[in-house]
Amino acid sequence: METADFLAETSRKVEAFLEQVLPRAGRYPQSLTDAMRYSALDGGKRLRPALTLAAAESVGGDPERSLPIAAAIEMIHTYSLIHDDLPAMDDDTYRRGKLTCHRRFTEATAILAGDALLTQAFQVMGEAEGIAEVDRLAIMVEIARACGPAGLIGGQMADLEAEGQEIDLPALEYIHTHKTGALIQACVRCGGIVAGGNNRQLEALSTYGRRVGLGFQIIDDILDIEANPEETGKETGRDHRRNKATYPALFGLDFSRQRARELIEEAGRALDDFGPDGDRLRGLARFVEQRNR
Ligand code: GRG
Repeated sequence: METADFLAETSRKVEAFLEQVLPRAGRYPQSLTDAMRYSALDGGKRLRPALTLAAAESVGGDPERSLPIAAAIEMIHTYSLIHDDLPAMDDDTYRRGKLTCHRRFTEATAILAGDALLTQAFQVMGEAEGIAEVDRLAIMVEIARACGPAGLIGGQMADLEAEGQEIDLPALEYIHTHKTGALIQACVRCGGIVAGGNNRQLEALSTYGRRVGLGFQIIDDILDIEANPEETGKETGRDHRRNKATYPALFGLDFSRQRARELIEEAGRALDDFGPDGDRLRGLARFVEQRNR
């Protein structure tokens, strides 16, 4: 199956799963329900769930068993986007081709919808069927670490503080690897854990995830300059307007593209021992490099 078809199929599965676990439309308090459903359903590339399913496959497991974890990660990713778009953060108007959550509802509703998606995601992981208790615990710790002060939140704080500042490469890579890379790395590790991957396989998945995570954010920085907003579903030029530290701002577009290409090649090499079972992850790494949205 082509990577584009795999992403489309993953989207359908995640959508159906989220329909089951999210509060039903119309449920009280309706603004919260509406905002959670508005942001989580019908949107995004669903790359992180695809990475989770593909990682399970890469160590010889049944990807279907990792679907609850994949969907929970997408809930967390959605929360991070809702909060990232808030006026106190990036203050964005469009996301996934529609108004951001706080523009469509209210700021307070958007904050609570993000909080609700984050907390419910841990419930979904804790209740995931067909995954041993010890693995569910390991996964929840893995995800909590990736999203906490040593991961996504730490990276976001550093990113906000770097606005308008001159920063060096280590500081930029701290931001990228924490704000974006940590969750991407956790996606593949968790897929590997669900499928019973051994330590060596989990190490290889970590390396793959680190490389793809950094490559993903460099491409995101490039797309913020070059992409068509109709394809990305969000405005371009936001980084420049906010004087953000990015790869292209520090090193130019050509170097940034080259660096992303190297990272994706390194990600592929990390899977050398996986044989054909790693093909799906290899395809997703190429998608990350070549994406236009
Ligand atoms: C707790 C108040 C509070 C705020 C937290 C968590 C957070 C703020 C920010 C997260 C950082 C963030 C949004 C990083 C950007 C990562 C990124 C490039 C996201 C876009 O991912 P895509 O392109 O999006 O996969 P789709 O829409 O396709 O899912």
